[in-house]
Amino acid sequence: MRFTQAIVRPPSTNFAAGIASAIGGGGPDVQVALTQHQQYCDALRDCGLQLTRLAADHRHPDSTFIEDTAVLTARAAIVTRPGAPSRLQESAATLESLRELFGTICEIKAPGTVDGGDVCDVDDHFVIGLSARTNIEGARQLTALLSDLGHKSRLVDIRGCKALLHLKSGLSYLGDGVCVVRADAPFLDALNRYELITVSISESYAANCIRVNDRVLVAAGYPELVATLVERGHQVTALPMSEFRKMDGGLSCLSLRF
Ligand code: CIR
Repeated sequence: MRFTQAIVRPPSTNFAAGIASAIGGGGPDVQVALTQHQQYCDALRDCGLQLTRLAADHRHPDSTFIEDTAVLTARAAIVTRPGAPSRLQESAATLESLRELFGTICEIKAPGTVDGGDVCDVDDHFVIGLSARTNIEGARQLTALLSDLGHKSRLVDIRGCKALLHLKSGLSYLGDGVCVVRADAPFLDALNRYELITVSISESYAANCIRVNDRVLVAAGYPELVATLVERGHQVTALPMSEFRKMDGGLSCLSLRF
């Protein structure tokens, strides 16, 4: 699929007040995060995307991780209900911006919760991760909405895997039948139709990468994965992500691409 647009939201001044599983060595530096976010936006533009930039929102310090607030398909936008209580209201701004961009908009309803980071679009179907954020009811609603829109989906359960906040913390789809996966991901069996690029445990953060048209964007600092991608003929852009990583965020969660 070729992307033409993306929605992004810069980190707020209180970005460090967001949810973080472990902050060793201090919280994120907001100025550095803003610079990294700008570099990320520049990379998306270099891939040919036009950006819609929402205003930073200090009421929701995790709102820069905008991917969690919607699932976009070729036919519709599905606005989610994020699973962390402090993030529930983030979807409102996404909904407003999507109204201008998508003809069909559906919404996950209470008591369902879905984080977009738990949903991976693999060409002809969607893989949905049941996680600490995406509950069974949310996954059920999402499956039904996707089915109404003509998409197949399948569930994988990552609730037992503490290393994965979201499904896409350990899985990316590069197109052409190729997935990038963490070596210890608990859902490798579900991907047996695909060619897998396995990311070693020492580089596991890089398993969250994104194919955007002719390039693959990866977090900077993971030479093994970059070498593998380059060997396979990909043009790779490595982006500094240190400040977002401190808040458990990866590359994919900083944008909604369509
Ligand atoms: C959170 O815990 O919700 C944020 N601090 C990080 C969310 C990252 N989103 C993602 O991986 N899809």
